[in-house]
Amino acid sequence: MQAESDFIDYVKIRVEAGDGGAGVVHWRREKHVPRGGPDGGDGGDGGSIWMVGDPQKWTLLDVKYRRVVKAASGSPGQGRCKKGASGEDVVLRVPLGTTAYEEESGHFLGEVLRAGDRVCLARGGKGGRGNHAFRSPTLQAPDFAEPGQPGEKRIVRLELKLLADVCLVGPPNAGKSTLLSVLTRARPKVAPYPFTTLVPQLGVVQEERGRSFVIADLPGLVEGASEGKGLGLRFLRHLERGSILLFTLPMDHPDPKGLFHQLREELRKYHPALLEKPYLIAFTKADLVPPTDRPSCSELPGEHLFLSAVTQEGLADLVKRLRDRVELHRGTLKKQEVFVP
Ligand SMILES: Nc1nc2c(ncn2[C@@H]2O[C@H](COP(=O)(O)OP(=O)(O)OP(=O)(O)O)[C@@H](O)[C@H]2O)c(=O)[nH]1
Ligand SMILES: [Mg+2]
Repeated sequence: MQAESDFIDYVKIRVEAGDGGAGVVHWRREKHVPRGGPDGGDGGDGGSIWMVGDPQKWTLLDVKYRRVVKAASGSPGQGRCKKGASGEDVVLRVPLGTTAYEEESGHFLGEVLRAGDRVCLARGGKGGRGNHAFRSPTLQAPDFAEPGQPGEKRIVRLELKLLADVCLVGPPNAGKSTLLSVLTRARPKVAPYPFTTLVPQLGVVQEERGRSFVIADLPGLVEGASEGKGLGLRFLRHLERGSILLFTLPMDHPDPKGLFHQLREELRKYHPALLEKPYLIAFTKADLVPPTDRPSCSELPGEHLFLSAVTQEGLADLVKRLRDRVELHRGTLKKQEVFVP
């Protein structure tokens, strides 16, 4: 289980790439060579700062405590045309779904969606050329060299939107975390009171032949979440990157169907595009009402099923339907990728 304070999805840090080393003015001095030519080497390049997608990470916590991230500058060039050493790059490992912006201009720097994706947060300065580089037939003894260029220095904002295949959307106490714990190896806290889950939790539904998918258990949504009530607003944005929404409507609620419309309304107010996402409707805690008392759902816009973590009802069916939708979604994504000019 993850500690609540460890989930960090927004950080601002200062990044300072290394400056380029100066090129040098130097003259070849050797025995028996009375008039050695210019042999001043180029300066080394300054180190850059990168963020790289790491599937093992789920939070920006490590980055948060590094207020300033600096890369080393390049060394000056040397005689005998020796290039100065380059400053080493600094790599920040971040979770998949992290987007970087330049704070001052709001300029989008890039995002990492796949393992190994790299985005440059600050580019190191190029090393200056030494006087050797300026030789020409008309200028045989250049007595000047270039300074190194400064490295980029800026404040960047990193924002994480979790990349999950399925996001659980439901009110507090709906059995969302319980569902995550019976479908995956994640062990989120479960308790009979609202707002047990304070930060998103991820779990992987393991399937044979690499057909696994990720479920995100988000804190419960209350009416008014889109205006900041409860914990909803801060976490609603994680739905933006989710592929499929699973509405969880507890059967011990007086009006589970009404709840579905209320949840959709909160999503619409936050971002109408969320309503376009494929979804499934799950009535949770189905063991609490006899099958005869189940609501008729013919008018509900969407497929639904009844679930119980106690009797296991519907769980296998749920996994199958989710997996089919996830694969369909991944398939359409791939096709789109192919057709992008
Ligand atoms: N009878 C019954 N109780 C359930 C079932 N699933 C969950 N519960 C109970 O419902 C309560 C709330 O479960 P949680 O999984 O913590 O609910 P949640 O939706 O994660 O709640 P928040 O994190 O507060 O939003 C707990 O007491 C669970 O034991 C179920 O299928 N049947
Ligand atoms: Mg919970």
